[in-house]
Amino acid sequence: MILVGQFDSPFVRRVAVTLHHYHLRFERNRLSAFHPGMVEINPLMRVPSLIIDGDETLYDSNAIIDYLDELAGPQKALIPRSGDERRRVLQVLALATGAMDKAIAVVYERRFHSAHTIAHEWTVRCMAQLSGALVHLDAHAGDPWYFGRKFTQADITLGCLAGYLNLRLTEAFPPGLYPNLERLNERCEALDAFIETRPAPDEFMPAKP
Ligand SMILES: N[C@@H](CCC(=O)N[C@@H](CS)C(=O)NCC(=O)O)C(=O)O
Repeated sequence: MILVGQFDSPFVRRVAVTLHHYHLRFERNRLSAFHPGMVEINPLMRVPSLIIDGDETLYDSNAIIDYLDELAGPQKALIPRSGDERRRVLQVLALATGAMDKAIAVVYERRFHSAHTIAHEWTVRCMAQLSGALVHLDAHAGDPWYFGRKFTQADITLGCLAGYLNLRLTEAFPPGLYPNLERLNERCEALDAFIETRPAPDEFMPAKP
């Protein structure tokens, strides 16, 4: 399997952490989403993609993680297969990945517009949506993991969200504001799967022209 994308993307990283967690072997193609060659891998020109045996390519972290859960089997799958537990994990994932979308929208807005053409109303809205999700997620966080003793995909995805904010949008995740998510993030970053997937210094979006 070949995972396409850079680890500074929280979506790529959540897939990579999941691959490590399941001890699934994979190679990497560190092509940036903004590289012109990306269209040959993913017609939407986004990351992550996972090229699986038989030349099939999967797109979107949710679809990829669903495939990895199937490979891991129902006992080990980090998203429970059915019932209340599944619904609760999926709800956290909806908020956490939505928060990733909003954080990335702000980062892109600042990256692709000069200071005087930035859509301030839009970025204010994105930041409000992001903090709304973080407040809710923080208020419902368990200990030691999000759902208590059971480690789930919610932990991986929240760890990757916090990691992205610490890297690219620090003002959205200041120390002390979300203490439960901060503690969860520290626990996640201490895991081998997170250590193995830390973004390298040369993994970043194209520099501002
Ligand atoms: N829903 C997608 C979101 C993926 C996504 O937003 N990827 C970003 C990188 S963090 C990307 O490829 N951005 C380039 C673009 O959209 O033009 C997923 O879960 O994989």
